[in-house]
Amino acid sequence: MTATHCPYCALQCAMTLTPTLTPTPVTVTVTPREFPTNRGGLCRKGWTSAAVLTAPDRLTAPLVRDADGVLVETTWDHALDVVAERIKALQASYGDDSVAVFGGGGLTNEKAYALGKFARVALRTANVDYNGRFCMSSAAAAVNRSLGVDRGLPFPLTDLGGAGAILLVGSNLADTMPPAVAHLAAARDAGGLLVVDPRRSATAQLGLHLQATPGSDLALVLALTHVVLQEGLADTSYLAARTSGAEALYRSTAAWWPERAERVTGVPAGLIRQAARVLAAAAPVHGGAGAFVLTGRGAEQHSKGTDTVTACINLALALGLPGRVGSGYGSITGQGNGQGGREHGQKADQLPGYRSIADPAARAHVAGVWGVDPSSLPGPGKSAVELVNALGTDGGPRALLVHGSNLLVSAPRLASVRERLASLDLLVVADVVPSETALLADVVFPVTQWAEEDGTMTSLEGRVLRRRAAVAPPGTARSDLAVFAGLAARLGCSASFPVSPEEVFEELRRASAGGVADYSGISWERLDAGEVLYWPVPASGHPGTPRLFADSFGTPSGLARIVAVEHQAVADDLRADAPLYLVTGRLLEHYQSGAQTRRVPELLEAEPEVFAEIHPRVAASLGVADGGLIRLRTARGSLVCPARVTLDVRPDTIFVPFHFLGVNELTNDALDPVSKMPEFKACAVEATAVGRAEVPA
Ligand SMILES: Nc1nc2c(c(=O)[nH]1)N[C@H]1C(S)=C(S)[C@@H](COP(=O)(O)OP(=O)(O)OC[C@H]3O[C@@H](n4cnc5c(=O)[nH]c(N)nc54)[C@H](O)[C@@H]3O)O[C@H]1N2
Ligand SMILES: Nc1nc2c(c(=O)[nH]1)N[C@H]1C(S)=C(S)[C@@H](COP(=O)(O)OP(=O)(O)OC[C@H]3O[C@@H](n4cnc5c(=O)[nH]c(N)nc54)[C@H](O)[C@@H]3O)O[C@H]1N2
Ligand code: SF4
Ligand SMILES: [Mo]
Repeated sequence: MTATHCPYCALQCAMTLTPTLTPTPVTVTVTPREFPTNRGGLCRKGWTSAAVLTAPDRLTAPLVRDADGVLVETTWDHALDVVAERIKALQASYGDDSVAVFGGGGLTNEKAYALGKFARVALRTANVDYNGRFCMSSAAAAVNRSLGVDRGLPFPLTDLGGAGAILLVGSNLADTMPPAVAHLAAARDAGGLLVVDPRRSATAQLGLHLQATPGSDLALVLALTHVVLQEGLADTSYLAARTSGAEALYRSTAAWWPERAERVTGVPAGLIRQAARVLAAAAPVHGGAGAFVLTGRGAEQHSKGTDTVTACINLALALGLPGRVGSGYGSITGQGNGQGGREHGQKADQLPGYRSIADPAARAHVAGVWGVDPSSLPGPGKSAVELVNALGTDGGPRALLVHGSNLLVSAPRLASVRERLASLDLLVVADVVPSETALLADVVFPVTQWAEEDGTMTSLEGRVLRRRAAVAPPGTARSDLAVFAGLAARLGCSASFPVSPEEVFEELRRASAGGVADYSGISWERLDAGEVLYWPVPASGHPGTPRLFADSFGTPSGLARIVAVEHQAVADDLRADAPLYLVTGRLLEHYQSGAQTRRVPELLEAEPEVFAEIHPRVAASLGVADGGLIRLRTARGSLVCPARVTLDVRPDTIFVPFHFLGVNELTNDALDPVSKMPEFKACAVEATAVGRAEVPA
């Protein structure tokens, strides 16, 4: 029996794995384990997660594309030789930056750290980024700007359990982290669960629903803040003592009276006032039980995502929430290691310890740990979408190594992604299954997953957890760490690339020491002894930091910075020939690009294909019935799929999940100027009915 955590989302539910040795092949039984975050619960994905271990098409040997264009099984030595030789040739002709690396927020801390080091030291390339850019980048950018430290929840998740009110902006926790819903119960019972979503999502059904127009959260939150200030509900002594720039708060919200916001958001002015009052009444300044403002991808995945999160932080500050026990602002991290994945250096502008790659002191420290000259480290590289758009272009990267992402399903504006990937001289994908992206690669490395490896993960609350191996990997699958080590050696790199995850963690501790995300006091020994460790943990005897910001914020002054923000329209907004909003998101049954969960029979049976949720009024105007086919067309592409007619979406909105190849043909890659987050969540779409005769065979 092995105690570990779920392979999927950032809730990292605790589970016990029991391998059954007969009959062969080995099967694994999953049972939930009592833990503060999941309280003995698992969602359907967690319960069925072991099926991915024995997926019939699980990758078990390296693949190299032969002269006929067919991916053929080979040895590790041969595959590593092929990749190293091609990298050397490309770098000799086109320079070090001609090879790029793309990482993932599902990788363990050890893998994420080694990936960043491999890119900077073995490849000497600036071009490294990861799928967290699609996920947490807007929240991270806003929190860094306002509060100075980006830990998704700067408090334990269980703190939510005592709150009188929780404002959820663009999060559908009931589908995306079902066991976490237990922590919303008190706020819900108190009538304080407020949910902003253009859909009547499973979560919105639990509370007071503000069914805002897609892309209008910023206006809505400015109006909520307006009400708080106008009605004298702000915590003025907190604003004076703990923030700078409070006058910007008044200035930026003054013109957002609820009636004006109603015109932009569609949320009735009375409901905006009510929501502001409910939230304020729960704030400590009014003697309430505590209040939280939480954001999810619905608010963040926009070309104004950073500013929307900033407005949410400003609202929380106006009510005196951040840094107070039992209150606060947080962004709900998504991927299994979405938190650790953004701390250890796989981000384009970052070095381990959540350090900036542009900071000379940070470069000197990390270069010292790596045993290289600081001047040899590259500078900041391109962000994910910019990186993908540059592939194969003049002066852009000509090779890409992907570890832990299925870009060909999950990146925006897929036609261009497909074209850019196809234009590469070399595409290398390390994965556990032949994902859509892996099938396009020149070389595929079969890597270990979750139950086959040891390591650490950092959950949505900043707690470092142990992942433990329960079964042997199939065939010749090896850790991503072995890919980095094997290539570094062949590239003649003298820096060390250990393949033992604990050894990598020991190095990560030193590299992170003194940084914002300081892991130097964490050891596997402490974790295995059951210690509860939230970063920063700056020394071996340090108890960890469950709650940040109690005395000061992470800004140079220690004060939270109030940054004035303004509402902006959706980048690709409604027009006569595209009169509806397309919004995208998740289903309970599938995870991300679906590479894993589409290989779990029970989940695939429950949700086998892409579909579009449309309002009955849209259905009537198109003349389609439930299950009828519709064509969705945006400025970037089109998709034919069945309609699901439901009253749960707004009449101006169509919702499509992104777990299947399809909806990202339509999405917009307009970027947030600060975070470089693409606008996954809203764009203009045209819908038409499709006659059976028109359907391609
Ligand atoms: N089942 C499942 N769970 C997951 C994942 C998964 O793929 N499947 N992925 C994990 C990851 S990586 C992440 S990032 C999290 C994401 O977790 P969430 O943020 O909860 O997930 P989403 O479904 O992407 O978006 C949440 C809601 O935003 C709404 N929305 C769309 N546009 C807007 C808008 O303009 N404003 C507002 N306010 N809402 C809008 C959608 O209708 C949706 O209900 O989930 C994690 N958990
Ligand atoms: N339209 C739309 N698009 C979206 C979103 C949206 O809401 N709407 N959400 C975005 C968000 S928040 C996210 S996080 C992204 C996620 O999208 P992706 O980056 O595509 O994420 P996954 O599908 O989790 O891909 C992870 C891949 O890594 C593999 N893998 C698992 N473990 C390992 C490992 O240890 N090593 C290696 N090398 N591989 C491994 C899996 O099999 C899988 O193929 O999608 C984004 N795309
Ligand atoms: S909520 Fe997330 S971590 Fe928990 S079982 Fe489901 S997918 Fe796994
Ligand atoms: Mo995500």
